[in-house]
Amino acid sequence: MLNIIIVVAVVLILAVILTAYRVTTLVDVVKKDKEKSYVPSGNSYQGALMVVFLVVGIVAFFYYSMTEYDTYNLPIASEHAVVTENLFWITMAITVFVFIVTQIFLFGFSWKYRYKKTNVAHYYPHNNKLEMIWTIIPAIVLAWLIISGLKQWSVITGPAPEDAEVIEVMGYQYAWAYRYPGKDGSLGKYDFRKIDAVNSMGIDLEDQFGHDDFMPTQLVLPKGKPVLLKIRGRDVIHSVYNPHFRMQMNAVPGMPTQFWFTPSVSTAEMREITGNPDFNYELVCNKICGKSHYGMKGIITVLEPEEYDSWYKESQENTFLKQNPGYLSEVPEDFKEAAKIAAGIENIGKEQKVTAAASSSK
Ligand SMILES: [Cu+2]
Repeated sequence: MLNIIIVVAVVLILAVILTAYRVTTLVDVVKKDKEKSYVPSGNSYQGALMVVFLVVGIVAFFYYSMTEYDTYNLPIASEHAVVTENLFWITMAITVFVFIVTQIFLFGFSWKYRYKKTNVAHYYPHNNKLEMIWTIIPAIVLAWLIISGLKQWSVITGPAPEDAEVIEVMGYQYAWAYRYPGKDGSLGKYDFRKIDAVNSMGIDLEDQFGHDDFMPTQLVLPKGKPVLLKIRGRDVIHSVYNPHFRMQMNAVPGMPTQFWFTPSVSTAEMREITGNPDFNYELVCNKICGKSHYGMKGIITVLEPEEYDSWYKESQENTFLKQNPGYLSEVPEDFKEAAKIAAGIENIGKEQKVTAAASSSK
């Protein structure tokens, strides 16, 4: 309700200003000698304002860009980011140059060619040379920019190196879930129909590769090793975003996407670079996906390769199946023993057996 009142108030104020302006203009017209051609009184004044706007705008643009440089240009923490960063600044340099030049013409000409009685319009309908120049040059520059961008884009989204760590990331309202392949090095299949309160990623336990998959609460990555993120969305479109890695990829329900990159700076190193002992890489959602979108923050930890290996070794013991033995009921009878071994529950205790039996009979 308050919003409607504010909108109505703004509209009414604008209407009052417009009416006052029209009244003064009409009074102006009536006062003038009819023989003289009519020149609005604010003509030169408004022309000068155009120039003020140009100068203030350009100064503010550069001032803000420089003072906030560290805010929007975070330190790079992945290998491909060096290339994309380079492309970004080349594109920025070209577009800013063209932008400034065109704005100078736009506002400068508004001042220069403001109405004057002595000014006479010059009839200049066409110039083939000019048309060629401002068609061909931008075409070449833009094609070059786009082709260099596409080349890098096809690397990032193309097949990952063979030795890449494959990790699944799933966005849902309003958090992230991660799945690692476990001891066998392969992620098991998933099926959205298997999703429930516990099996949040819908691991299909009929597939043997899924029996040793584990789902940590954080995304942990090795430094200096390619990482392939297999990305999906569970409900609406989310977006896997991290500015330090210059990484962004939509997480779309029903349409898996992927992104591979090589982290080049560990969390510990970045803490030193930023001088912030509490620094953590964040995995944030970059699509307005609902009312708690702002809360979709995950922590990404980049470890040295040896640290990563020992983390992996430790974490792979906590397989999904071991933590939720009730789901053994979904494993086909023939694979059950193998599944228990893969999931690390071959020594399943009596108590757990009871839980498993209880949930399988539900
Ligand atoms: Cu989201």
